[in-house]
Amino acid sequence: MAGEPQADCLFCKIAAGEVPATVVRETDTTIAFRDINPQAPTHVLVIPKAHHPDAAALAAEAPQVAADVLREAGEVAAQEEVAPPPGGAGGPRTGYRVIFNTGAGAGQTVFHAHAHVLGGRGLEWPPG
Ligand code: DGP
Repeated sequence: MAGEPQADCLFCKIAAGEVPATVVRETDTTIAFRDINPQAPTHVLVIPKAHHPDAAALAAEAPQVAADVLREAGEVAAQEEVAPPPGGAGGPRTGYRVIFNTGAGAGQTVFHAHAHVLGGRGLEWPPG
């Protein structure tokens, strides 16, 4: 059933505290922790505590929790001091990116929905 913990899911284990992680924020429905293989000075993953395989499934099955994940991504950026000032102005290191890799071809390796919050360096567009 949607949202049920999966025995073989790494991020379910992190959400349950069974696998250690460097947690930076936590709410009733979400947990945010540092990526083990950071791609930027700030690289934090925001996950729903409940299991949903990707962002689209999360939005379909638990839209309020999808909103919680997006809000927490913004809170992480503010806490990490990579959020731009109001209006979006700022230097090349002032701003961040929220990414949901979806599907193996797009680089998804953990099939439990997660937002990457990346910042603290210049971020190129288009991404690789
Ligand atoms: P993705 O490739 O989009 O599915 O992102 C999965 C991310 O999870 C990847 O950037 C590395 C990170 N990751 C994998 N295993 C662990 C772990 O055990 N702990 C932490 N903190 N991050 C992990």
